[in-house]
Amino acid sequence: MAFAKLATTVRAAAFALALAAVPGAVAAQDEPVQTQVEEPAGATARAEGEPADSQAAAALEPDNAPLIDARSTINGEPAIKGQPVSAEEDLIGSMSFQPQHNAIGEQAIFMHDYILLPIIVAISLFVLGLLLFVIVKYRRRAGREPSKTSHNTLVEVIWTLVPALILVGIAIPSISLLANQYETPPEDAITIKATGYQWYWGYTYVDNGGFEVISNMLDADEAEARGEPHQLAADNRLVLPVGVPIRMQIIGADVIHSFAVPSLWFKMDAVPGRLNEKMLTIDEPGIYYGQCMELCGARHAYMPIAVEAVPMDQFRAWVASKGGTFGDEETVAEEDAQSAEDAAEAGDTEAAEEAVEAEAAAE
Ligand SMILES: [Cu+2]
Repeated sequence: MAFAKLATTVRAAAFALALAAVPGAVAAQDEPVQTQVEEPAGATARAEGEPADSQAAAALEPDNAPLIDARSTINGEPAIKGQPVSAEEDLIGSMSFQPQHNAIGEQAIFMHDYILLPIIVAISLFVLGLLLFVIVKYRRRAGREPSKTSHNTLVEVIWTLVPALILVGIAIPSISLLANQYETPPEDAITIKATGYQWYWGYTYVDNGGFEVISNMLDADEAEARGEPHQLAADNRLVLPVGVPIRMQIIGADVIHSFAVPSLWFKMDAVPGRLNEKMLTIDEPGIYYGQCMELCGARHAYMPIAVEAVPMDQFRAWVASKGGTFGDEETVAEEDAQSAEDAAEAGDTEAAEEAVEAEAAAE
């Protein structure tokens, strides 16, 4: 009796210990996040290692004011458009794809919902039915001879042809979807390079003066203060324009990462020494969250991607605020400078002054 009591006590103690250890482990995981965000060592080291573009570096002081408030609404919808949902919030949604926000995502969801899923369900039910039929009809019974059938040409032809035709039927929309996903971006697409670092992202605005924005995960308190989900929110988001094709270039700086934003149907590996490219278009302004999707080391789970899609004029203003430029602006300024210089040579002093101003503007 006493022994049984002792055993119960030991079991209860072990259970309590296990319970205590679980939140402990979670807290231990969370801890380096805070220290990392306070002092993003990688970002600092990088800034020091790149004195070449000091002007751009100065303009890149992390200003933590996002363009879109995560708690606001856009056209009556929540500003956060792409994020995973928990099973408690939405059981079906937690098991399925996130709602899509561009044409390619919608095509992919159509392929899944209206082509693959019905075919898979129909085949599974048909095979299940056949199995049940055979199990019941041909079960062992007293006084019944087992069937000795070994060949049936008609049945064999059917079970070879029908699956082959089903596969061909799936292949047609599947190949078109695959081709659309890897369509080459048009020549005038805006190029943005995402670099995976251990363990944060860097976004280079290649066409806009080449400045780089370093994006680190926000800690729980900061994310909550901004009304954003912890472990998806980032201090500096990837700002992108809506409605235009974007040439996303993806590369890894140290190990293989993967740049993925599920609600924009975008996923591409970030491989060191290899510049991967894929077109991205976003239909509507909003915030879209993603994560690194290639196991890249200890803090793989703490390098979220926060995309902030804004209208083109807002994007231009943001680029300008970062000290960036647009190709067309440069051309216009250079042309102005050139025509004014020509006028100056012809002896026009007013035009000469303009030339100096225009040159300054061009620089
Ligand atoms: Cu990674």
